[in-house]
Amino acid sequence: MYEENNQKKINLEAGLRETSQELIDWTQNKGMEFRRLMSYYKCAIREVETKFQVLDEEYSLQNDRNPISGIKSRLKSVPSIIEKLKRRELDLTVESIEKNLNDVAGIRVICSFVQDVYKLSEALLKQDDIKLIEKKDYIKNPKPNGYRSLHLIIEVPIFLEKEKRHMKVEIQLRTIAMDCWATLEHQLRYKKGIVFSDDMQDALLNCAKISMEMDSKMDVLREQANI
Ligand code: 0O2
Repeated sequence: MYEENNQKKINLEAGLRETSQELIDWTQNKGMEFRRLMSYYKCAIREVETKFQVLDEEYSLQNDRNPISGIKSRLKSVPSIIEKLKRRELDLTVESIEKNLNDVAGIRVICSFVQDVYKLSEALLKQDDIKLIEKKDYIKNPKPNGYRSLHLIIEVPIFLEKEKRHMKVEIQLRTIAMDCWATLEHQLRYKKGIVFSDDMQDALLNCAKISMEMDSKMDVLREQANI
């Protein structure tokens, strides 16, 4: 296993070196165009964050509790953008980023209960300026490793001085328990190129089951408490 990990590390380092040079060349040629696109994605993130904050405010008035425990947003880093375009053998252009990548703008909404995940996603998708591009329900159908979340790719308009642009945003909705598992699993394994033994994978899956059980029990308690 050590040798395999070592080889992966060497490949990763070579890949990063290659990407860095490409990055320098590319940002020198396309700097302004790229920065403009990234600022549009930043505006789209703000629009969607505000929509969730408004929903949270409204539900907290109705039910005397907040369905959202936290919102985290990120713009995909330049090396990740380049790596993804290269991996998919797509053009390394600003147009290609906007056309082909759905997750340059990412928002993660951490909810209290499973029911809140679906309630918030429904309320968002009902809004007439939001267009649903893709929905992946990893809560109803968890990934084989145990990963759970509701993923939405949406388009939201941003209003600029002279035009309206529709920007894609990836939204991940999950409970506190799902987020706890995913955050720790990400630190342990995701994209680090580490090979996990079967026992380690089983242990991770077992933790995912515990987090699923916690969500189910908490949802029963929520119903009993009538909130
Ligand atoms: P990061 O570092 O979080 O941004 P693609 O998005 O095209 O690469 P796919 O399969 O279409 O891949 O997307 P999918 O399944 O909707 O998952 C995309 C994002 O979900 C990932 O983004 C992660 O944030 C999260 N995710 C998916 N699977 C797992 C998992 O097994 N564990 C954890 N912890 N997170 C997961 P990125 O860009 O890959 O990573």
